[in-house]
Amino acid sequence: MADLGALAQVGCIQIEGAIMKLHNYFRSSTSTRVRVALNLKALETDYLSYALLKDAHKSQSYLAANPQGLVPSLELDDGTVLTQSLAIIEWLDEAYPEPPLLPAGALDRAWVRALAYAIACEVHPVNNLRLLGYIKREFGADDGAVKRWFTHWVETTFAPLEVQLSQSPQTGLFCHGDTPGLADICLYAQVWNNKRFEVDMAPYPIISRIFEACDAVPAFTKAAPPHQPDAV
Ligand SMILES: N[C@@H](CCC(=O)N[C@@H](CS)C(=O)NCC(=O)O)C(=O)O
Repeated sequence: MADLGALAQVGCIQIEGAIMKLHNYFRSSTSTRVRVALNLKALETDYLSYALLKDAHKSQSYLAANPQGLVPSLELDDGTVLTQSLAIIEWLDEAYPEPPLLPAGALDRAWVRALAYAIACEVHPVNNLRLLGYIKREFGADDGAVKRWFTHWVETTFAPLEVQLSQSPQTGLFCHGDTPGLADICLYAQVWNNKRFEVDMAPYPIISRIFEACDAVPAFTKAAPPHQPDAV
């Protein structure tokens, strides 16, 4: 699928050797989610990096694979390209069931998904690069305003999330019990984004504690933005 010459020209680097290919970027939190899931499943992929600030994800060759023009996407050995981080992670969980990323009971699964979706559907989309670029371009937001915007939307969801985690008897070392799953994956990736925008995490002691618990697990640490080959 990938036209490597074209990719190189638009700021894409590739590290080869595995069967699946992960199209991603070190700083992309949705990419971090998928990297953690792959690591938890002990799956190796080729690493293709798209420098978002250079619009590498808008190149013709990438759009041919993923017309949504967003990272991550996961290219399978038969050329099938999976898009949307949560769909990719749920596919991984179905195709490679061990260790499971969702609990066994339907109600528990609904709980874990609700925590994960709070971050994936309420925080991330309004703080995504293209949206921040839009409020800068169209509404004249400067860096300070962008930071306020980002922080506001984190706070709007992290405050109730902290309450939910504090009230749930299911909260353990991780969001649900003592093994990491889908909600922890989303939480971990979002907190890395928060660090970049210097969001004060003091109001969220449980979320912070869960972040630290994740960061002690090699599958998470290995997926963290600073540890990727394209990190700058
Ligand atoms: N809902 C999508 C969001 C993907 C997404 O927005 N990725 C960001 C990086 S975290 C991106 O590609 N941004 C490019 C842009 O905003 O132009 C997912 O979960 O995969």
